[in-house]
Amino acid sequence: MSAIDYSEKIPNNVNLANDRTLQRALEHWQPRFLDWWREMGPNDFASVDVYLRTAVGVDAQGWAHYGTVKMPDYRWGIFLADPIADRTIGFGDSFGQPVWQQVPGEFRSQFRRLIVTQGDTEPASVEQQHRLGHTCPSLYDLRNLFQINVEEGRHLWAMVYILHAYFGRDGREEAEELLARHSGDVDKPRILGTFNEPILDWLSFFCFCYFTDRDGKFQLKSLAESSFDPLARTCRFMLTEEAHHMFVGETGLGRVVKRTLEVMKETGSDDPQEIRRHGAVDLPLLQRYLSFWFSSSLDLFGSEISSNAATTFASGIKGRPDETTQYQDHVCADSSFELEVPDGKGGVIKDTSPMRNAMNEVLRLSYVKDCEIGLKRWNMQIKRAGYNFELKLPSNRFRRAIGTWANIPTDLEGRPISREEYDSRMPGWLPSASDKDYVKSLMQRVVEPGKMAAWIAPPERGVNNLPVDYEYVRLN
Ligand code: BYC
Repeated sequence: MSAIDYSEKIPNNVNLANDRTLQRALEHWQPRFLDWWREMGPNDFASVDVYLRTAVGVDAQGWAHYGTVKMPDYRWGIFLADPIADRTIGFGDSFGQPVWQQVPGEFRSQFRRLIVTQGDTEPASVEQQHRLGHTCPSLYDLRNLFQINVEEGRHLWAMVYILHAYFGRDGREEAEELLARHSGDVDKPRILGTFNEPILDWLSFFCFCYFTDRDGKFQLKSLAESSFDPLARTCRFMLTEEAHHMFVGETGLGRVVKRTLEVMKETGSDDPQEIRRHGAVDLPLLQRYLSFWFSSSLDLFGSEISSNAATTFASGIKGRPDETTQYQDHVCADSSFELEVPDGKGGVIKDTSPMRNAMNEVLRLSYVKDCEIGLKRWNMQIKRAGYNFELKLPSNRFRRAIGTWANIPTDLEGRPISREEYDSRMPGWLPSASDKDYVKSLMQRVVEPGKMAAWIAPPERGVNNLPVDYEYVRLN
């Protein structure tokens, strides 16, 4: 394991002490980051003590060190997973050649674009969740929100390190811009659509963690395959933290389903109005939230057919998740991919694309499969409770804003329909104004240790073997 020096202003395992120029550049950026955190992060909770996990090492023992911390004192550090000896390029035209320790000049702008896009999502999510702490359903959940927020901050640091260390002045300017764009800002929004959607309630937060953080998993896994080794190592380490964010989404939504089923049993009714009278989330309402966040997150994979994707794969910049173990052909120079596209007359036709151009779609399809796992679990809970209701992911074509299906009206099954039908049926497909008002009415803060809001069941276990009623956040 490489050593981490905590006496440093910026904890790191990249030997920052020996690179004074880089250290100065990052120390110059650090106060700006802290200003941003104070303004855009969970600032009303700056003085509270939170039971947080901090990475103090990159190996199995070190990456999850638990203790009580005030968030502004959290040690946002720079950690790269240990190098793999003699690692070679795993895909594309340079397959089998040694990986790069520097960015090749000809790929500089593509790398910068991807790193900036990745970096932009991290602070964006903290901004989206800025005020959620005020309506937490429990101290356990509040702690999880803050854990995610500080780790997204660290993931921003991870990308800023790469920009500063490998992209000179351009990189430093981009790092400034990462703090200047803001989620939902009309003049300077975040780059990708989903990261400009407001997250004003915890049901949206759990959906975001389930669906949008899962895009993070797939994109980070793709970048972890990169031939640019420092980027690959950075992303490998980020993935260890990312898993918790998806856990919060999956268990959060599972607990909502559990509580709803309890209320259905207590009242002997599955009527949404009756469920709402008892302060729980009716299943059709949950379905509409799932449909919203899933369809929004699908766009994060980019266009089905993309020359950018072809170039980044061919050049070894961005691979596929688990490239070595999941695929046999790592070059994909001659293979093709079949997909269904709109025929321009309200129907669907088959089309064939060179495989390299379809890499975004390859990733999206693996993502959809991964999303289905949680739904299967929740549907099993519903079935076991004796109800005939199934949560479903809408079609990949539904409500798309990017790619082949962008702005093509379809129903939830992906059948093209008229614009009029689409508009008239939409209130049944996505959260309506009254759904949102109802969810908002549920968002009452619960901060007594061990107590839960009425719309969510307690978790099965606490954090790091502590009991559920541990005081995870001391609000003083
Ligand atoms: N919204 O050829 P195209 C995470 C842009 S989440 C707005 O279709 P390409 C996290 C695209 O940028 C993971 N714009 O796609 C989760 C391009 O614009 P420019 C984030 C979009 O380039 C939760 C144009 O459309 N990481 O970590 O093949 C909490 C044409 O692009 C959208 C990454 O995304 C959209 N949805 O692929 C915290 C990895 N989609 O450049 C964190 C890095 C596309 O022509 N990014 N566009 O102005 C990438 O790999 C690629 O940029 C994309 C797009 C997959 C996003």
